Amino acid sequence: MSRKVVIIYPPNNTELFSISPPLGALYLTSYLREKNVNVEFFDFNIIKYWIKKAHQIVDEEPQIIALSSNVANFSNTIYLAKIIKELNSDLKIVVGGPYPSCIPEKYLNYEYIDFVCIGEGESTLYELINKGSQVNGLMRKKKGSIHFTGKRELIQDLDKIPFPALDLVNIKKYNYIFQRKKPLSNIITSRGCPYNCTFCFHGVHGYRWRARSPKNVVDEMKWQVNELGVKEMCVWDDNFTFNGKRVEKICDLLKQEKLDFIWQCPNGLRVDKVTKKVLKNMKNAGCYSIVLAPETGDPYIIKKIQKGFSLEETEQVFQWCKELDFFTPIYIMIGFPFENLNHIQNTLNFLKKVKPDIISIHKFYPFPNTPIYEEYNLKSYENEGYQTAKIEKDFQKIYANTYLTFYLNPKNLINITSKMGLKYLLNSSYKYLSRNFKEIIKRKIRVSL
Ligand code: B12
Ligand code: SF4
Repeated sequence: MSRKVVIIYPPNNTELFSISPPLGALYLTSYLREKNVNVEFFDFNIIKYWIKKAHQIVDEEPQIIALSSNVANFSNTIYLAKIIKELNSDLKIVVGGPYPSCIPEKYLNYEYIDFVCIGEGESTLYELINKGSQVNGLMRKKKGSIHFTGKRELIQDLDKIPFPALDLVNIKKYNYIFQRKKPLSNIITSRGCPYNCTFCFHGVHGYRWRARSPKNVVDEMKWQVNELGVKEMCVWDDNFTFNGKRVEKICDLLKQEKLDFIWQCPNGLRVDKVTKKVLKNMKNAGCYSIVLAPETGDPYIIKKIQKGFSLEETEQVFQWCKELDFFTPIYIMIGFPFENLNHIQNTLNFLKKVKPDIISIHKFYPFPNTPIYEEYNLKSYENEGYQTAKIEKDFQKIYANTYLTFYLNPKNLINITSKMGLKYLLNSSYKYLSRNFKEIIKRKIRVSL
């Protein structure tokens, strides 16, 4: 048998709200497995003694170790690579994922990393194993400088790749912050997004929307439910409803199959890409929650970030979601370089108007190779951690105060409990409040109910 290829998802640097199955790494695993490569996968987020496991892996002298990375596990990725190389400097390490694709030099500056995969990794990893490091889609070191081997084409027909290797992980160990049933799993039914929101990085799945056929999607759902025992699924597409007809077909097939599971769309649906009819179909096919992500409630900011839809359209979709009894969280970002306190106040007023079931506010963090990063020259953020991204003091106060106000409002608490259950409420409120606890003490934030 050929030497093993080991794919690892290094652990997050800090504790996060959710630990869910890493589909990117699991796609790589199933792709190699289908091609008879001797491959193993480990998610170090769910392995307690992961350093010990790393030692065992190195002892077996695999052909290559592939690390799946993003901004949240960057330093642990580097730390793991260091451990591996110190144990056996002959082992080759390739890193891939959204953050390496975004800023490959940051990884390659470390002597422990041999190659960085740019973009989708299925064919690149397979070819790297079989043909060596001159294949397209890689950044590598050559004579002291960094060299790109050439562009890797996006996968044309997503139905041709196997389902992600979820059968190799213990699905019961995963969770998501908004969750009604256990075990919960993930699915991606399309890749890419043709819109131009200025903060969004397109360097992995590109601007062209590519979709799996409704049958292929429902076949995977059937497999996850019947074979893996999944009771709830998160549909993580960037643009699930881009083609309304396809969504309707998926829903029709789901109704025919009568599968015993519920699902949600936590990555945000574009409000200009849903109609009441599509939403109704999704509800009837077991979808109970959709997130809407205007990112702001200010008319100037929504234009400036080129969201491509209006606040009025957003209000309309919130209204439909209420009528159809969806659980509807909202995603907001604050701290754009052109945002001031008036804009944020408008966002807070907007939140009061649309009354989402949950508010989730993210501090703006610019990724290299995005339009906003280039236009505003935001290089200085690179020295900041993702979670500790700098934000004006007043913004920080508003950020913490908004959470407190929302999560201590009895009306909101009753609404959340009735829709998601008491267990969810206790879990999520604890996580939100504890994350902001320091701010509350430090700045004596007033809670206005
Ligand atoms: C699902 C998801 C989550 C879920 C689950 C995460 C997980 N464990 O997978 C949850 C809710 C937990 C989550 C949390 C966060 N997420 Co998230 N998430 C996503 C989302 C929507 C889908 C991920 C996915 O499954 N993609 C589909 C697969 C097929 O693509 P992929 O993962 O990129 O993998 C492909 C390539 O990257 C490459 N590849 C990947 N690994 C490797 C390794 C090797 C060796 C090779 C060769 C290739 C390779 O090949 C894969 C197959 O083609 C993406 C957006 C997106 N469209 O990808 C954001 C995204 C990954 N998340 C992001 C962020 C910022 C976060 C958080 C930090 C947010 C926060 N504030 O806490 C946390 C971090 C948690 C974590 N450690 O992952 C960013 C990452 C940005 C970056 N540049 O790193 C993304 C890209 C969203 C965005 N556009 O900003 N997230
Ligand atoms: S709609 Fe979403 S995925 Fe598409 S460009 Fe905007 S933020 Fe990115």
